[in-house]
Amino acid sequence: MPTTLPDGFLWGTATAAHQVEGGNWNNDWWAFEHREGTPCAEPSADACDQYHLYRDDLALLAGLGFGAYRFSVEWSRIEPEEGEFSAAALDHYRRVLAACHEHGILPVVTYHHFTTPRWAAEDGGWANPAIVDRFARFCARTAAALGDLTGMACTINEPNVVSIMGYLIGMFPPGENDLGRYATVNANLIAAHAKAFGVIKAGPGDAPVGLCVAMGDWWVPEGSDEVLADVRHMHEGQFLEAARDGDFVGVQAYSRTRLDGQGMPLGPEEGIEVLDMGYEYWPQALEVSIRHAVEVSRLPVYVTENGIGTTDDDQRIRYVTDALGGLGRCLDDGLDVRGYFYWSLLDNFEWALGYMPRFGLVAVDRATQRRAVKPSATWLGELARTNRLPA
Ligand code: GCO
Repeated sequence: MPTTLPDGFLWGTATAAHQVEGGNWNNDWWAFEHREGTPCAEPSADACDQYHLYRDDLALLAGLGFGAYRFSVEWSRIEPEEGEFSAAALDHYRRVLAACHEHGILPVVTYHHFTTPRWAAEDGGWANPAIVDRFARFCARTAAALGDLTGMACTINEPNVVSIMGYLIGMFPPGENDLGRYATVNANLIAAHAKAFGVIKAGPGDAPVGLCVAMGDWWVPEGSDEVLADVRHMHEGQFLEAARDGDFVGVQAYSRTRLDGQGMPLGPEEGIEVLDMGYEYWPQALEVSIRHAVEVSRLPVYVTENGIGTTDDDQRIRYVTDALGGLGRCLDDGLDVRGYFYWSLLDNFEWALGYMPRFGLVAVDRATQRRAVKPSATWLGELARTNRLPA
């Protein structure tokens, strides 16, 4: 397994606006968090106040040894009402990108990371085909303002999670369980990615643009390969195929899903540790996902999210060591893997689970917003600085 990685291999961390910025009230998630009977453990509130503290966080990231930062821009700040664009919000994100460059950090901009402006969500959200042009218009205006400073762009973060969690499982807005609308939403998300890709590429700058897909390892009983193929295509494959028109595919992998012979979820295997997220400790998921993404998309891969929600920082180091071992085996086999972004820089708002899961390399005191670097941050930053895999 290579101990040093290809020149230009990107080492970074990832966050998302709603999970770290704070005060993000004009989107469907804020409304969902405060809805009567919400499944959310707690509201996002001030999050990590990164809307104001981003310079300190970027200095921290660069000081640790990382060379890239993946973050999202908040559609509801940039377009608070339909067709009304905020120059002040675009200027804010331009300052964030400029601060990245000041610190030698490549900015990786996600255009949609789970949140949708209230005005669009209240008019059918992702179930309304109008969202495709609405999202493309937002992407065009944002790319015009930020494209020349953008290092890489991700159109949509985990469209497969937006649809399954929002329209089948109901733990994400709009909290529905409707198979018909689920299929419509998937079609609209795929169309939106294609249109967004075109408008972002047409804008200033020459950043590579891709789709970020939630993936993982799978298990089914003997003789259920057909069931697995169907479920895997619905949840991963159709999005990996949609990603083919991009410059790369973002692989985002954490754990494993076990299904019975009818394709229904089985939950964690007896004897396998279960994490705060409710899924298995399963670092093998990364290698399986990279290989599947290359096989279906036939694109270069960036691991745009991999990490573990745990209060045991030694376990975080063990998990990442094993996950990176799988990435190394993919490189050994000649797969084109170009970067690794750890999720996440900061302990942050983990959607419906609130602040309980601790994915961060850096802890955040919720009362004071003070950051505290964990040993895993120093350990991973050193690998980034020396561009090598752990022994
Ligand atoms: C996701 C999202 C992130 C999560 C992370 C940990 O993959 O669900 O991109 O926002 O916080 O994955 O669950």
